[in-house]
Amino acid sequence: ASLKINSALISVYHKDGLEPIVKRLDELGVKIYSTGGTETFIKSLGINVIPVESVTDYPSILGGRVKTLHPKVFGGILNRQSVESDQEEMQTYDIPQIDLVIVDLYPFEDTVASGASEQDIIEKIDIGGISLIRAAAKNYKDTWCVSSRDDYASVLKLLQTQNGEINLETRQNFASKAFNISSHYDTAIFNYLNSNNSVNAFKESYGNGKTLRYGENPHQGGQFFGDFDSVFDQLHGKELSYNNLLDVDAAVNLMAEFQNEAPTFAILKHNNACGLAQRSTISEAYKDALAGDPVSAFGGILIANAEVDQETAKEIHQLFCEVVIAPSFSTEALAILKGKKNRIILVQKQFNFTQPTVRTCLNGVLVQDKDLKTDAIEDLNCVTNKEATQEQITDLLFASKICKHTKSNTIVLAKNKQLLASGTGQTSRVDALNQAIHKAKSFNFSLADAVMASDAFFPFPDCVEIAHKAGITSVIQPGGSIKDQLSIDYCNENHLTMLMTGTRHFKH
Ligand code: 93A
Repeated sequence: ASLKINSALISVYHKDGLEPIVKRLDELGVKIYSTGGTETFIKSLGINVIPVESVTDYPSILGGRVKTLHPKVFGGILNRQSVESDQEEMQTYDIPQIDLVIVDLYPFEDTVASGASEQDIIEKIDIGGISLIRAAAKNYKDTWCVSSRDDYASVLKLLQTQNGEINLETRQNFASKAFNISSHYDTAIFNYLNSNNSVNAFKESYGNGKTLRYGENPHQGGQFFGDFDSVFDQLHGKELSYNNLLDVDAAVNLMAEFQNEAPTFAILKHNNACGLAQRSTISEAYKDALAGDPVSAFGGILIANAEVDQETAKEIHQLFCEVVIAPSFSTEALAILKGKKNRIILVQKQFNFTQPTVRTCLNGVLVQDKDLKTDAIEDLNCVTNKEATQEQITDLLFASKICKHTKSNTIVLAKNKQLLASGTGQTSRVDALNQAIHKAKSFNFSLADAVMASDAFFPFPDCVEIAHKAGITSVIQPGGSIKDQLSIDYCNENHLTMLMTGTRHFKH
């Protein structure tokens, strides 16, 4: 059955595109009801419009939260022509018939995306508009529901060509679209409130988070949930940023590999080690860590596994660095390091390394056991004819520890307990190796007799070939590729040593 449109309720957030429709409705003699801003707009076009308040006998109240929510409005939309008692009640309660509803909802998603405040976002949860849409769509047998500005062109066409008569099939199509719009709208609200819920869940576990100056970038807000003070005493410097915290986390996890070993110093940038060395004194370790990549060290995060003394502090003071972490600082060292106002100085106390790792994924979380496996001498399986020397084994295990804490794909090159260079976070292992070789050479390191560690197996023999041509003589890797034998054959032909650990150390 066709429905002749005699009356319409129009309530739209965006007024653009509405003009030709209202003009056509006016031509067709349609009685137009409307809400505040929309009413003003229609009036400005010189078209007669009835304020919805004159139907409800109520003003718009609660700052606009209740405008159309009234039995006279919803009765006008929801009444059934075919039900006698409905029509009697329409008479009894003096409810005006509404044939057409045009609504453009409050822009909830755009408001969330604009970074508006929580209060502004909540005010943009449309209640009346969504109810108008659902009511008109439910009663599509007697009404026509227009719920999207995208449909204005076809609405205008229908009004022009059908002389204000809209058939049932069309109305049903518009109704189904309306519920698509309303369910999408509610999902957006759910997603917004649910993301707050995950923050609330953190609050339950960690108490009120600490609001950071910003997140990873200045346009992102950030919070830290955790007990920083149980891990560190901050002796000096500015407040830690989001990126500082991530780097500090990477630093303490990396240095945990070298606890109770000879003095070791590491310099990190963007969560990866760019310098690391183990020596008989902490100042030697620092100098050789810095030599690994003095360019990247600028603005880096520094960590020592032993007390930072005066000599080391003097060296560090030459460098612009964000954070210095150590188990302790000598009084003289501290005085020197405090010479830069913003430099963050942290004494590391206790840290539980065994906690599972958690990260967000597809609006949920991925939880996994920490990679607590450190490759040790008993894990090594020599797969080449040539055995590794004692020095090589030491360097290979040293390189493998760094590799484990470097973003995949990674290749780590080392010699004499010094990180020469690494390739980090590359999309191919060959790229990682080439990056490492290029870096090492650019800082004038000889790769003769250097060792190579890989976080995962070599899918092809190309890496050992490139490594060999660069002077590398021993390799540590998990193994497990169906083409392992090709890499092993290449090593045998070229007198390289290869040790397999059986343990992959991806870090994404
Ligand atoms: O705040 S509301 O949820 N309460 C209502 O009763 C109501 N009725 C219509 N928002 C309501 N609307 C919305 O107002 C419509 O969905 C539309 O987005 C907007 C139009 O307001 P105005 O005509 O005053 O510009």
